[in-house]
Amino acid sequence: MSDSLTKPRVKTRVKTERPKLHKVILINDDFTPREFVVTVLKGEFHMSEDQAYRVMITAHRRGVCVVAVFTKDVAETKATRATEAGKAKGYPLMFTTEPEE
Ligand code: TYC
Repeated sequence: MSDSLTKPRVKTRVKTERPKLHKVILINDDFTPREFVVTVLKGEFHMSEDQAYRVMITAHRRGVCVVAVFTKDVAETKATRATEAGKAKGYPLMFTTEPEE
């Protein structure tokens, strides 16, 4: 008897999970100059002047603003670098990360 008649044909489908994305969040403070926040957003997150201004002013008015989403490692690295940029100038500028639902 040939194999095709005796063997069950089972197709295995390989399922690739998408990596969970993490938000980078900008936190408002009372000390960091607006223009500096815009400069950091442009430099670290490759935003235009317009996009960076909108994100900065949203955090300024509402307390926080989601900057962008990345894989966990990239989000954490960018948040750290951006926070360090403020620290280097003596500003309390803060970026955090959290997993997307
Ligand atoms: N609130 C700051 C000021 O008035 C500007 C600012 C905006 C700081 C957003 C941080 O995430 C921030 N100079």
